[in-house]
Amino acid sequence: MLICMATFEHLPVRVGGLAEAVTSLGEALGKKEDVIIFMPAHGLLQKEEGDLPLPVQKYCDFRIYVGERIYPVSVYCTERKGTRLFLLSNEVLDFPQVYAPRDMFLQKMVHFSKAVPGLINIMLKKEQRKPDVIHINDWHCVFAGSLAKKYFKIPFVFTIHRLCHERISVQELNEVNLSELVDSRYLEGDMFNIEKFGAHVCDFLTTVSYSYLNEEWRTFFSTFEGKTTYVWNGADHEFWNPESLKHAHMPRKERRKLLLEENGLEDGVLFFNVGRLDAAQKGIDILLQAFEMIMRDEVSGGSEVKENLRLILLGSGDHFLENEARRLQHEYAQNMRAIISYLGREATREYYGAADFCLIPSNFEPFGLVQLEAMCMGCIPIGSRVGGINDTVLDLHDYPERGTGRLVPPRNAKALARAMVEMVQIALRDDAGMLEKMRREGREHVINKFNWDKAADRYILVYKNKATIKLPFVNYAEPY
Ligand code: NHF
Repeated sequence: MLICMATFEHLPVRVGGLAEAVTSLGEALGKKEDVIIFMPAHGLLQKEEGDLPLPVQKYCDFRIYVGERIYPVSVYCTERKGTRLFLLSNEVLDFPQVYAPRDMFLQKMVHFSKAVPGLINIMLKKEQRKPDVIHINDWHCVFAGSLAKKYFKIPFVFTIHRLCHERISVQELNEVNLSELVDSRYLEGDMFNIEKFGAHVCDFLTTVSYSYLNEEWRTFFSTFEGKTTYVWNGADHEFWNPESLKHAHMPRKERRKLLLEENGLEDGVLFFNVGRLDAAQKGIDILLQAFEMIMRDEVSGGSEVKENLRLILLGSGDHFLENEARRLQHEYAQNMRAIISYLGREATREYYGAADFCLIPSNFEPFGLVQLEAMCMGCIPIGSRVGGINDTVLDLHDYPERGTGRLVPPRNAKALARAMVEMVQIALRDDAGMLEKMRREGREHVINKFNWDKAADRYILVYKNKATIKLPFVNYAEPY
């Protein structure tokens, strides 16, 4: 098969989990099939010491027609672990920011939508074959997929990594000569719903977890029953491996002590959170409230818990939350550190490899890679019972013998605080090695059930129109 994937994020361009997911999936598919990934160049070609795999070769040049103007497009190709990454470049597609500012981003989306069919037209000659499928990742690439389907009859698979309910005005579509796509079925007033349109025209619609599909079934997915399913993401367990840590052969508690010391804290039971500081999806406000509730005795843990509790936040985002985290760090200087930045994959791995627990208090989470990375590294997740977190973490209370973490209701600081207290207490009296067992179970669970090879196999079934979904939904999806 020749699989073409279209995306706005692929490593080294990373804004969120999409980059990690598409890159890893491409590599896994590339072991079995031919894979080409299309992405706007996002200024990568202009970077002096880019982290692009070399060499980068010119693939082709052509022109597109947008509004009143004709624009040149050049496509550059680079290879990475068995896949070819095609970077589509022109004065708009080269704009370095991926999604901002919005008008620039929309222009980029339009140029990309027109450039993809132009590129496929050239590929027909150069590759001497037609792609068997175009796999679109998120709404930004929907127009590209629908045009590839319309002009070349290429089956179009649409994966929703996160529903955004994104709309564009009919007038905007007219201005960029995309009015051929306008169809009254996808109109809401004079706005055109891009995800609905994509879901209607695609041949197969997927999302990234069973629970997310269930949570959004009534609001969105049920309309497309019959051609809709889920494919879980995976984790790169070779990279997220405790064996690769700087102090791999040191007992975990020693690594924790060292890392806390580096952060100016005394040893204690360490909770860790990594990622975007955001309230709407990631629920970081809930995490901060839960921490403060414990420290203020609003959730009783007693002085032993308070003395031993350590929290490190790693990430940046919402300025209000950044300041709130700084305030708490100031107030509880013996217990908390807020590292308002991103440290890169290797350094982040050191934190997972030392912390006892990873907090993932999302309000909703289509998949959420953090809980898998944490489990791979023996860092026990405490997360919300939503989306991919619900599918991948086995709650200790539901599975006393093979629990891999704790699940708590979303948007509930008190419940999170209680789970944290419970885990500190277990950690302090962990003579039976219960936490060690959970760490082992967690890594095994990810390696066996949530690996990218499995995801690739299931996507291949999707491409061949053979993936199924079992309805009605139950609480927990048995791994396929
Ligand atoms: O893991 C990659 C990611 C998901 O839950 C995540 C999200 C965006 O919100 O599939 O996409």
